[in-house]
Amino acid sequence: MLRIDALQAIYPELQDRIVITIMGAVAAELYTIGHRPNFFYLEHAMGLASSMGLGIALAMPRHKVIVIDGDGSLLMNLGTLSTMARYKPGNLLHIVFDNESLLSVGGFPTATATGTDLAGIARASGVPSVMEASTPESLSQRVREALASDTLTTIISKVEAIGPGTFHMDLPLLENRFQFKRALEAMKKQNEG
Ligand SMILES: Cc1ncc(C[n+]2csc(CCOP(=O)(O)OP(=O)(O)O)c2C)c(N)n1
Repeated sequence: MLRIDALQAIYPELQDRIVITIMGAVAAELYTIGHRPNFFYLEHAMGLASSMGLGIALAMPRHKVIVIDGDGSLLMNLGTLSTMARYKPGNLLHIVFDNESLLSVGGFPTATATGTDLAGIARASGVPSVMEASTPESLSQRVREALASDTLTTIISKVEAIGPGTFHMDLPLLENRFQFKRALEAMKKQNEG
């Protein structure tokens, strides 16, 4: 499965929700499909998109938060699975696109290329719902199930190590940061009103 096809398949579930992605290839792919002010692309801080998503999920319990992670990023911050499982916010969905590669910096193989099982690690960390999906259709189905379940879920989705033709995004980090903050404030207000 190509990650761009997987993103296209789940885009309807993403577009009105709080979405935080890792940097690089997947950020550029989602941006190209269609940027929204409620999407934040966490540049530079590799491994921390799930930590940021956890914080927002705990602070905004009435809103669903979707984190789009990568295998290299998750492997750099495996403790995030234990921390997410400790607090178990039912409004947090953690999608990991596992291309077995550090694609955004040239494509070096990660530990999932040599047998590390991220779904197994998520289960052993105590994440209450862990699923796997290897086609756009099954991923879209699992995403809808997870969002309806109100249960902290990690979905591991194997994808090919193929990225976008260009990583260019006409959206500087700071602009995205302020835009995202205002989007969250508006969502919060709308929910209270
Ligand atoms: C702490 C840290 N180390 C290294 C980098 C450089 N870096 C940026 S993206 C990336 C690879 C990310 O790999 P993965 O999460 O598997 O996503 P992919 O690029 O394969 O989509 C690396 C090593 C960084 N930004 N921060």
